[in-house]
Amino acid sequence: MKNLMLLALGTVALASCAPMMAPAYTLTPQSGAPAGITPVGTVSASKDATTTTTTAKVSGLAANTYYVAHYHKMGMANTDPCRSAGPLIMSSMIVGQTDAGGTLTLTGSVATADIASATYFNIHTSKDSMGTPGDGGVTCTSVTP
Ligand SMILES: [Cu+2]
Repeated sequence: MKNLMLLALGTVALASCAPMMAPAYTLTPQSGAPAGITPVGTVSASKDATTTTTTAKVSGLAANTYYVAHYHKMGMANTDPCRSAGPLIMSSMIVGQTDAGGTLTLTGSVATADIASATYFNIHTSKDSMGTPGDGGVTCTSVTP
């Protein structure tokens, strides 16, 4: 029992001593998601003074389909960032395609200064491989830059 307690304390100490620990966010489905998909996933972001690298892993999407993600600034439509319909930050765009099982992994880098006022990160169905959004977003998380 004593050893277990020490182990637990050691884990907490390690976690609090890691300054570059990437924040992790849980994605929540958005109302713009087409019927028949149930996106589940997480977003992690690791940043230094100049660059933020963001990775999103999502399952439950449509198979073999392009998706596009961005950071967004706060909009006026709602006080919930994910419902605020805020302007996207184009330089943060990441485009990717799901596999046959509807799983998507996106990784992209953006200047940290570009997303300094971001309040949410979301993923839209993309009309094409260029990242033209096809809807208002299928899954989203608020973020703290
Ligand atoms: Cu977006």
